[in-house]
Amino acid sequence: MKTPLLADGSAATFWLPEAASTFAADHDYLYYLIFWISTFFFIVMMGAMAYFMVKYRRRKQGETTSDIHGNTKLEIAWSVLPTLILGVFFVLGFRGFIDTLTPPANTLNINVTAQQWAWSFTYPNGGNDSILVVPVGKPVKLTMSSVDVLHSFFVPAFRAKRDVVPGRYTVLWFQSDKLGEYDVLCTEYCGTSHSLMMSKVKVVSQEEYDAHLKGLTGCQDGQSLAECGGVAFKRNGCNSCHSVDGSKLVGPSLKGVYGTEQPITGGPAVIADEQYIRESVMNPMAKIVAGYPAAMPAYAGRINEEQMGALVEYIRSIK
Ligand SMILES: [Cu+2]
Repeated sequence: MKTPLLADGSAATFWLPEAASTFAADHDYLYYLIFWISTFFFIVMMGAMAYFMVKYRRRKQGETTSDIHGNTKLEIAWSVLPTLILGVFFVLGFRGFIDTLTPPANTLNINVTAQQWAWSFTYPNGGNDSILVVPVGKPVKLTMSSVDVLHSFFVPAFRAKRDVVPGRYTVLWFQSDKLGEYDVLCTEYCGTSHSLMMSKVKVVSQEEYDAHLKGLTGCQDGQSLAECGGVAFKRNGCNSCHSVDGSKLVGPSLKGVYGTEQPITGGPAVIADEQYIRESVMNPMAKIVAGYPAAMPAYAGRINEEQMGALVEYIRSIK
């Protein structure tokens, strides 16, 4: 079994599974850096302890050790050196953390719904599937929610993991440049069959991805997810207060609103992302766009996760 000093590519090692995302190299580098530095200090400290145990063992009754009150140089050294090493861990770890939190522009957006005990994936064409199929070499952004309890979406081969929480969205992104089939696990204990809450992510060519999408049924035949959201938008009467062409009605127009900064009455500005759109539908009083009345009814309990996902996709599409 090989355990490389540093991650040397994508094969599985004794410590880590196969690496199949663009995060993996940085993640694995940091993992092995911490692993080997820890191993080094473990050996040094345990070795010194064993050596001193033998060397300074009590040889005869009444024997006393010399009276030492401290060694300033030594104490500074063992405070400063570990601080520097931890600083390096922090900087590398924080950089990687920020990378995993910041999806690039132009991602392929897929909605994920978790429930006891299965994953469901909704594609831009409105199709639903129990496995995740993504095109190779494309950044993919998952907008995730749970219909019941706390779950956690985890693809070990991608080094990607994020909690999936009822009542809100969490976002996870990744890019895989390696064709293959990888495990999806739930990594938050979520009830009796938690350990069976598994799925697959298949990284396939763009052609295979397109073909796979064609085979999935949307919310209505031939309707994309955004179109589906457009239907929900009208059916719930959203269009009576929100235009999609930029004109001002009772509420703000939704044209081009996705991803922009919105001023808020009595609070700091927010970015109109999935999370804010969701909150504004479910609980509109939470953050009202400045200059508009607090007039919208709450939709919590009136629309389900699938409709919510479709609505977000629709609002994203109004450019
Ligand atoms: Cu779960």
